[in-house]
Formats: sequence, C-alpha cells, structure tokens
Amino acid sequence: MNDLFENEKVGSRERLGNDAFVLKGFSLAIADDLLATVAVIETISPFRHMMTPGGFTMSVALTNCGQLGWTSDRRGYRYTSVDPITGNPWPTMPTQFLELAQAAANEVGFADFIPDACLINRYVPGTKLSLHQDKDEQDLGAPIVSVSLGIPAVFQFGGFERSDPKTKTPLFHGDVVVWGGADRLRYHGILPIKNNTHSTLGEQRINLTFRKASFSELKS
Ligand code: MD3
Ligand code: FE
Repeated sequence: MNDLFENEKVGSRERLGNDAFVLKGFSLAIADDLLATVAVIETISPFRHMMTPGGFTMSVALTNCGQLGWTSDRRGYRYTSVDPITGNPWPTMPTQFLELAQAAANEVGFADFIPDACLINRYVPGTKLSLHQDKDEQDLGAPIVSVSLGIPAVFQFGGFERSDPKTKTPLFHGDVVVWGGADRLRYHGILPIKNNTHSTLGEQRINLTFRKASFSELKS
C-alpha cells in the first residue's frame, strides 16, 4: 500500500530548500540489503532509548555505526568512538552504506562526501522527534544524508529560529534526503508516527542519518 503510493514518484526529486532535496525512492533497490545489515549491526550495538540532558527518555530508539556515534546522557549530546553500553567501538560503517550516502550527496552536487558517523533511528507508531537543529558536528560544511525505511513519517522543516514557519513533507520507504549548505542548520523534526504496517519492517520506521562529525580522519 505505502510502497504503491510511493512508487509513483520514484526517481523524481523534490526541493525542500536551496540546498535540500528529497530523492524519491533513491535507496529502494537496495532497501532489503540495508535492513539486513541493520539487523547485523544491532546484534553488535543494540538499539537503546537515550536520555536527554534535560532528563527525558527519547521516544526514538537508536544505535550507530561508523567511527563516531551520536550519544546523549545527562551530561549532554556528543559523538563517541565507543558504544557506552558495550564498551566497544561502534560497528564499522558498511561499504554499502558509505557508497549510498556518497552517491546521494553527489547526485545533488555535494562531491566527495565521506561520512564518519551513521546514526540509526528506530520509530514505532507514536514515536516523534521534536524540533531541533543538528549542530554537534565539527564540519558544518559537509551535508547530511538521511535514508527512510519502513512505515512513512512526516518530516517538519523550519527555519533558523524555532518559531519560524515549517513545511511538512511525507517520507516513504526508500526515500533519501540530502541537506547541506544554507539549509544545514535549519530546525527540523519528525511528527508522531501514525499507525501503519510495512511489508518487510512491520510497524517500524528505520532512519539512517549519515554525517561528517569530525574534521580529522580518526583511526579505528
Ligand atoms: C534537516 N532524524 O537524527 S532525517 C536526527 O528521520 C534527525 O530520523 C530525522 O533529525 C529522522 O537528527 C530526520 C535527518 C536530518 C538530519 C539533519 C538535518 C534532517 C536535517 C539538518 C538540517 C535539516
Ligand atoms: Fe536532526
């Protein structure tokens, strides 16, 4: 049902801003492989609900792969090379992930995107991600690439102040979004996920967010 709806737009591009694009269905052909790889990653670093510095437990469950992983606790948000739950490095970023992120960035004019962090968010119906900016990364010149899998979400895209007007964009299984340049620091969020079932993921949405968190080439 969702796949059918979405498929009518596969291959097209929507512009959300000067430097922000939705590539409809860009990852559809390899979506099953991506999900099989996420299943392996979560055996090494499981999904968990992190606590915000303000003391709230996030409704999104997350894990990471790559040299750096995004984490949150009472002391703040930051990137770490070690998973605080396992005490081990985050799982290596699969070549397939890296190549997908690179290809998507390249498609809209960001050449040579080499992400060192892939945050993997897991949503179930009712999960939301409140309006925020991504500013924990050192290299704000690099774009961010996001891959949506599973049940649909509505993405909110605002301005540079929390109160600025927002647009709403539905994101479906296989869609890839690239943000950079002028749009990199815009406020954004995910509205509460509606009840839905996806043919392979069931009542879940998985989002891969690729970022360049560090200036330096870290050793693993
Ligand atoms: C827009 N994740 O993890 S896609 C996040 O679908 C996050 O899980 C959402 O926002 C999700 O921080 C939205 C990623 C995204 C990331 C950075 C952005 C969208 C962005 C920076 C500027 C504008
Ligand atoms: Fe974000």
